[in-house]
Amino acid sequence: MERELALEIVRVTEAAALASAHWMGRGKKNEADDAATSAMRSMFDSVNMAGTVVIGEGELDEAPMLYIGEKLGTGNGPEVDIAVDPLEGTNILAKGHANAMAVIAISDKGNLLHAPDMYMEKIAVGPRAAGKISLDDPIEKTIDIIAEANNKRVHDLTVIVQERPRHEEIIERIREKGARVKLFGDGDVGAVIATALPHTGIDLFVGTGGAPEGVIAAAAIKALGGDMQARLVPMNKEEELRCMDMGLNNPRQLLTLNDLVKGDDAIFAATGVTSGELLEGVTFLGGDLVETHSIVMRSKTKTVRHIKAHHHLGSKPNLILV
Ligand code: VTB
Ligand code: MG
Ligand code: MG
Repeated sequence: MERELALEIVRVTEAAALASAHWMGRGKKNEADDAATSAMRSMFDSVNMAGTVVIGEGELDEAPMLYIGEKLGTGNGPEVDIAVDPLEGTNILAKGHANAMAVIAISDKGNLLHAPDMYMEKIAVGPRAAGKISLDDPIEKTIDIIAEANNKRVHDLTVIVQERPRHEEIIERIREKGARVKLFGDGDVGAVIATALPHTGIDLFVGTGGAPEGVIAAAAIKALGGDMQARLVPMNKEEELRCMDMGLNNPRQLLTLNDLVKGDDAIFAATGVTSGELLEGVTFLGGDLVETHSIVMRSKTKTVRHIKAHHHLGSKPNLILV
């Protein structure tokens, strides 16, 4: 991949964030998602690459924008696979809650797991506990391992878990063990990544969320030197067949970070729509001036860039806004 791509991709997540920000708190998650998707799709046209969507907004037969298999970019430049979630956290944005963001992961062709739209069990940690975790360990053992690796008492550890009935048992076990639990409503890409950023104070992510979001977050975890493991959770025969179609003989096999994102070169970019642990949201400063905050990282060089941008919407005729 060419390194220019990292900065080009931020322009794409910025466009999606700017377009969906107008929908904050309006209670209309589909409209917000559509706005982000259209803006992202149109901004991709100007990027020099020969990209193919491998994780997108739907299947070819339904042909939404950014469908799986869609070709993106000018066609000149590196051949890459692209995973997108134009608005990660549609519900969050509709309610005006924290942590909605526009996200993209890119790798050399063939290196992202083609995760279908189903559930995935995930565990993620930061660099200090990398190489020490296993999804198959009981949570109590994992907590002990991370306490030691991160040089914290169990009582000071923070485990982040999505607030869902399916997680009631694991939440209870974490509390019994004595660690602290931080529950979040939606948006597990940001929650996974938070484990690899020391200033968040979050030591461990556990739980079941979207498989596409799992692969996108894995690209960031790789760049940040953290660790992640996962397992797809097919709910019926059809979902099992889809796992097998993507080359997994055993749909429930343990997936390591390298199975999720192969190789040593992946780019992750995100722009905040509403403020959260990872990013500040889109801020309307008055007139046509709007501020965005993005993060972009590349696993090959491990460089992490925080980009604050001031956009004059009046000078951006190509940006699709509502
Ligand atoms: C998960 C999570 C996402 O939606 O897919 C979740 O990965 C859906 O879970 O980050 P439920 O079916 O329990 O709502 C998000 O939180 C937002 O897209
Ligand atoms: Mg989406
Ligand atoms: Mg999502």
